[in-house]
Amino acid sequence: MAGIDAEKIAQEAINAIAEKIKNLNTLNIIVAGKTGVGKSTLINSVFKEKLADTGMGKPVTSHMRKITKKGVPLAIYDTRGFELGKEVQAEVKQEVMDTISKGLATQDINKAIHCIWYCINTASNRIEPEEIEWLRELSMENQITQVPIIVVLTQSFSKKKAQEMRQVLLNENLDIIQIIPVLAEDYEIEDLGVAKAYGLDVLIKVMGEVLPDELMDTLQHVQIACLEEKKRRAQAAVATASVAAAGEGAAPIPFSDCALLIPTQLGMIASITVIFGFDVNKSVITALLSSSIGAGGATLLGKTVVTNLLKFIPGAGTVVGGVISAGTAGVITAALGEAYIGIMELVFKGDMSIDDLGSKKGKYAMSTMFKEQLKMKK
Ligand SMILES: Nc1nc2c(ncn2[C@@H]2O[C@H](COP(=O)(O)OP(=O)(O)OP(=O)(O)O)[C@@H](O)[C@H]2O)c(=O)[nH]1
Ligand SMILES: [Mg+2]
Repeated sequence: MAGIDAEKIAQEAINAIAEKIKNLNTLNIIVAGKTGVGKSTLINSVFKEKLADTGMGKPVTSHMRKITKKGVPLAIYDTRGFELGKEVQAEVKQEVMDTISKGLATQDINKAIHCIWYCINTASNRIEPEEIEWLRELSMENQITQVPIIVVLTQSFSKKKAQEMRQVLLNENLDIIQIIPVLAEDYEIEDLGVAKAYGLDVLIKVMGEVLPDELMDTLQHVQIACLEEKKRRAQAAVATASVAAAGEGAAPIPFSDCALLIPTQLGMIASITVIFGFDVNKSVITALLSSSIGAGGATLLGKTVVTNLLKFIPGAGTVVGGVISAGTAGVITAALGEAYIGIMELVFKGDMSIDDLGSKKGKYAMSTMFKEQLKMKK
């Protein structure tokens, strides 16, 4: 009877994760706005790896630096000098347009500019007419290139002021996608307490609507501001895998060939890991697999796995003729995926560390969630 080697599967999962990350397209965003409005704070709060702290970035034009970090499929073009007056602002606009055109000319999605965030500080109390003019001219020059422009109202600890500012901008009828008030970091107002950070999830949702499909996995991989969107994307991967598994199981798969199903679940685990963007290593995957599919030792037998699993699916009963049905294959896959998403959620919220996952605590959580999911699915 064919055995299933948990270590080997874990290694294959790790390889699949690395391969998927390597294949992610690079997301390129221009972040513009005056000095001190909160561009760096915004970038660090929205994306993983404290990207804006990565040194000075590489100058790409007179007023633009490109910030990247090895292994992160994201490039931020940070503009400088808005506060220096109209002349510099015109230069910045030209550089923005040139950068957009240059990217488009390559016909490479990894080089194109996908979005512009223009940041205005709500706390500054006013929008300069030059800024509105700048946005108007940019959006006009951008009519053919159609790069989505999003205005981010930063440091919006006063929601009232942010709404007023938003209305002023709306009245200008600019050709922009959205105006989004945010507070990137909690803000302590003297003697009044702390205003909680908010709005970054809205920014991620809007990005999810404007970016092309080829960048959806990248967006979720690099963002750390919206759990809901990560989960939604991960759940779609689970749904796809479950349908595929059910298809594979449709011609009932004998226990011994349970291994046939494995690539589907591996691909799913890899997809979820990439969407959450955590650095998961082999020992973690081995631990999670053993705690869910019930590996006692290093080698699992297909029959043991399925028998173990079926115990948890009410009504699945005993297996006739040594086959696993289409429905069962789908159910097991969905439960595995949902449980893994549950684990990733715990890590995202800081309730568990990546290191915990390989420990008793992590294994227990995975095994509990998996069993719960199996019970729920039937
Ligand atoms: N509490 C809090 N402080 C913020 C927020 N955004 C910006 N700040 C503060 O405002 C100051 C300027 O923010 P930066 O993010 O450095 O602004 P910047 O636009 O990158 O500035 P330059 O790099 O000079 O162009 C810093 O002291 C930040 O801590 C926020 O959302 N919450
Ligand atoms: Mg900065």
